[in-house]
Amino acid sequence: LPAPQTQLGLRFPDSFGWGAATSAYQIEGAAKDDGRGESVWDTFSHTPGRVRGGDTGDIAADHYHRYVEDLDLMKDLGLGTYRFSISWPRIQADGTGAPNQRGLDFYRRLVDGLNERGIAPMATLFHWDLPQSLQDIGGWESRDVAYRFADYAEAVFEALGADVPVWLTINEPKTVVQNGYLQGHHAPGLQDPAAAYLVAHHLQLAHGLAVRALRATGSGSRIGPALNLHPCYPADDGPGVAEATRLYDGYENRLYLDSIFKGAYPADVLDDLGPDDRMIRGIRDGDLKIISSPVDLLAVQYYTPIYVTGDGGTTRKWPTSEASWQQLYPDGMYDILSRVTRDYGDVPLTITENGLPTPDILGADGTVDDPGRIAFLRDHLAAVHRAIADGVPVESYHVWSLMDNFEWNEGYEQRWGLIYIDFPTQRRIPKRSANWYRGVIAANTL
Ligand code: PNW
Repeated sequence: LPAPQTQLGLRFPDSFGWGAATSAYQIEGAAKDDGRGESVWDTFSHTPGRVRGGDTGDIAADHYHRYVEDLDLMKDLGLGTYRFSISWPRIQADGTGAPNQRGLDFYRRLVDGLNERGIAPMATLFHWDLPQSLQDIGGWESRDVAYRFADYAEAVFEALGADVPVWLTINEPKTVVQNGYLQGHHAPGLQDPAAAYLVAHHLQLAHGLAVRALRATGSGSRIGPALNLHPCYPADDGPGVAEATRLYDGYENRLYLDSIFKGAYPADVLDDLGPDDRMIRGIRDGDLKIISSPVDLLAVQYYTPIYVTGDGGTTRKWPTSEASWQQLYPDGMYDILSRVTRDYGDVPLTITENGLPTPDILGADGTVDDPGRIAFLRDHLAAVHRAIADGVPVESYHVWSLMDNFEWNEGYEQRWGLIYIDFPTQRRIPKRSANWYRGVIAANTL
């Protein structure tokens, strides 16, 4: 049983939304069903050596076929909000043209199933599964792809807009830039610093165009970006460390936040890139106006702090999780939430991802005990509570993830879910943490 210290007596606002999150490629499977096209992640995961163990999302958690059972599990948890993503290649197999009705129908059934159960749908338009056909014409290096994204967004808004109260545009543009174009361990798997920040600009442009597309439908739904933000701290007080930390923060956070909320890219990052960078040459008059189209909320994803050294590198200060990039630092949640409110004003905040991978095993008694996840969620939610008490307008929180899933280049080894998936049988087993979270939700108290 959860230890007594898992109850802290911290009550959340009555309107607080308790949720969980997933994304299409990580859970749906059904890679060839109903006219779905291929995405860059199909290509990447089927390229030998790219994903641990050769895993792919072909079947994943088979959510495409098991969504009714999954909806019932969400209801049983007491979720008030569920964040999922829409697979672009299910809606437009080649990334352009008339929408595929069978693809839209799946999300219609999912959205209706959520609304019937009193769970508010929160849909992300793009969680990294770019249609491969668009990669073939340059992917996010191509300005045209931002306009293709706006067309796709418009088709989705027309079909589902009214029944989804909150839309998120692009999931973590920074991760596409850093993992997809700098380090290369995510699709499309490039190490191309010359392209990376042009890609960032086009992702930001795509975001702004999608915001405008929603407004053009006259929808009363809300929309915003989903940014993974990293609080950056100086590793020590040595020479140059403060300056290096500030620039690091520019690349991690301000590049994305300032362009949306201030209508300008941060000058220090532009200076650092230099006038010949393809990004700077790719910015056209009016782009920042589009990118800074007013949004209704900011979705924050927090996993880890970053400690910056004088040479512009990084170091670790806290123990890491099963994910080597994740240091465990709950106060970072408080710091990043209060910082965005301080620097960008009172925009409503939703936390759309926060979670921990653990090496869960299905016990002989049929249960999955994950005390580390309970402690992680407790400590991070206590930090969220503290931010709210200080006046930070956080309206909801989504655990990453509802269920175990395809963790990108790590395959299925890292388990991030509240619900254990026994992949060979696709049996769903709520972990001990799911039972704990159910209790928190029911009491609205940590
Ligand atoms: C997020 N980092 O990615 C994604 O949105 C999810 O799809 C993913 O499964 C989840 O986090 C867990 O990894 C991140 O390096 C990737 O700090 C990298 C980082 C953060 C988030």
